[in-house]
Amino acid sequence: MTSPAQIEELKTLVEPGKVLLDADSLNTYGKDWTKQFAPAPTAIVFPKTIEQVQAIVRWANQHKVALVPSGGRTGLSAAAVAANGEVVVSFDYMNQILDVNLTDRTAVCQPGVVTEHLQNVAEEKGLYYPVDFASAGSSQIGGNIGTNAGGIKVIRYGMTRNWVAGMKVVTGKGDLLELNHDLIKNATGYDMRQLFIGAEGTLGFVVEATMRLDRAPKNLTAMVLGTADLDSIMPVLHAFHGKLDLTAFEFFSDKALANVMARGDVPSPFDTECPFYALLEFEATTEEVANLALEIFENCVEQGWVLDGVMSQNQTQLQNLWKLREYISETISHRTPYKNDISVTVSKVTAFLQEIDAIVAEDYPDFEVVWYGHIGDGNLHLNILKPEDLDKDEFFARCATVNKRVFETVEQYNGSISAEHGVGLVKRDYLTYSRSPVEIEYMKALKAVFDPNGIMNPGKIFAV
Ligand code: 2HG
Ligand code: ZN
Repeated sequence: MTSPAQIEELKTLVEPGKVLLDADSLNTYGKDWTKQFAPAPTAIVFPKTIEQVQAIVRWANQHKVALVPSGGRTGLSAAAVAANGEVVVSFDYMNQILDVNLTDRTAVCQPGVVTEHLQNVAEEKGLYYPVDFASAGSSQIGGNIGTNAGGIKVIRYGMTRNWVAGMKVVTGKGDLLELNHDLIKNATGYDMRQLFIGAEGTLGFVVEATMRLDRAPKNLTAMVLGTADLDSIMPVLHAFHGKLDLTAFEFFSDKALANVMARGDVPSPFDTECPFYALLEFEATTEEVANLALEIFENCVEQGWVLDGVMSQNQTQLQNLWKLREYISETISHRTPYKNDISVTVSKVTAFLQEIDAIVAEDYPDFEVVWYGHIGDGNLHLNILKPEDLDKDEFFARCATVNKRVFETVEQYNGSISAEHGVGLVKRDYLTYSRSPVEIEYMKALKAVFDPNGIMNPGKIFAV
């Protein structure tokens, strides 16, 4: 436990008032969007410079204090939860875009830059930051890098990893590393940048990142299609993917849609009730492209895969169709969902879905099951909603027993137990379903190199 004298010393390392100890702040900054763990940090510290981050890490090494990095706290794996008396390092005051280079198409960001801010600045410059998800309004670039955030445009643009041109990190030893210097080509041995991406702050903290920007997409157009059943979704993807350059291909179930409709502020896509829906997006650069999309749609109807559909004709309609998908997570959050974020290669999705769906139907006959996700990337979000009258701990315990069957299936398919939400505390006990014991030993050895005293977000990804 951190002593009062150590906290006084910590206060001298940052600006006055930038260490918070009050109960409200401890509760707010000690948690993310997960609900399984009670926050219990000792203090929250807000550095403003890289030097201050280095000083905090050195202080933590000296006193063997565990640090937890904190961004927008929108994570779903408890990677930013401080449940064991840790000191939380919040990047809220390192939130500036320091430079935009139009020739390199890059933006130099402090870790606390909010994703949407980067998207807006890119747009103002006629460019585009394509990593996007429902929490873009609060999530921060540092956290996105720490979890290698994915989202709704991965099918075309890939994950956060693809957009990090260069990075400055403070390692667990307090050293500052400048990785890749924003180069496109750099064949000088290990690309350590990649190690820190997705490492959930267990090796070091991102203190600056140069993010790549892309050309702005033209006339984005979305279609929402109601499918006859779960099995029809992948044939629809194949029908469109071969002919159109898709920027998104998402899916959701009728139960997911019902939760969004219950808000009362999003228009229903069409009257036909369907068990599943696909949302796809493409750049309708010419009228021919839009006509081609309609042709493929008609063909999908003839095949019996699609029962009804709608295509956006303007920006408002595009945004309203996206709300059907983007509001799902938020609208079910008050139902205390048990979340699964699993993936397989796209070619295996149909068989995998059938197996998982059968397990879920057998093991959760009395629970409401909500399917949605980025099916075009092979990434499914399976949410089990807690019945109102069931105790929270009992509910999570029951879900954990079914998890074993779900994860055994993931393992058989060489899939991932966490496609885009990270491991954190929530999935760490299941890591062996996706990573071999030998691989995990190498991961632990790497951690010891960068963080010999085990002070950087300990207990996340694997137990200490
Ligand atoms: C999404 O795709 C997010 O909406 C959240 O990754 C998924 O709530 C979830 O399970
Ligand atoms: Zn997602």
